[in-house]
Amino acid sequence: MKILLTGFEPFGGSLVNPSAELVRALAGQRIDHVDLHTALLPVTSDGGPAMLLQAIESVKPDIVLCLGQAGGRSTLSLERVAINLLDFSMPDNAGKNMTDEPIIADGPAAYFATLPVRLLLTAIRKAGVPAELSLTAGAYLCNQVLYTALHHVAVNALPIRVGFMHVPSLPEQVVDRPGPSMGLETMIAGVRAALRSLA
Ligand code: PCA
Repeated sequence: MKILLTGFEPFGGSLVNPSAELVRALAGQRIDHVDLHTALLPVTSDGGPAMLLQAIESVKPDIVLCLGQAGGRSTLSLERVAINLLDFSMPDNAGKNMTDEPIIADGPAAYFATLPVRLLLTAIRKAGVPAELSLTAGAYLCNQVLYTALHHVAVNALPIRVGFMHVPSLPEQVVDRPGPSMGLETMIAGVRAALRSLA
């Protein structure tokens, strides 16, 4: 099973992004029956989705699983849906801000993720890692990347399943502004369980 796993660069003034740490850690690990390819996406509206499409073109994966940070969430969350909306809560890393814009002008309002999220949820929880299903990937880069990939696969009728997992902040990111966090080792165990269940 060829899987493309992506993470994002740090954003919003943070020096780390747990999704990038996860991709870095997992790139060096063996997972049975998984041929793992990775990419690190910039948090820019013009660059992030474009780099993901390039990676899909060159890797030709069976599965795409994108990871991103969702500060304030306490569990791994499997996104069920991507919406055709750019409505940023902060400028992207290139300083670009978007309000009430569609991602694809004539695209459908939304796409469901095509990974088996319920199966992934069960697999992650079985590994002892807190996880939930989520009905919103937001209206920032993570949603844009998921929507763009789902649209690309749909309009080109590609045999690729696409999904997105948001992960909490790392403990070191919330030391001075209390909020939920999850240790990197726990996140790694959860994502490994998800990847294993896909293979
Ligand atoms: N999280 C942001 C974008 C990059 C990331 O890791 C989001 O949830 O949209």
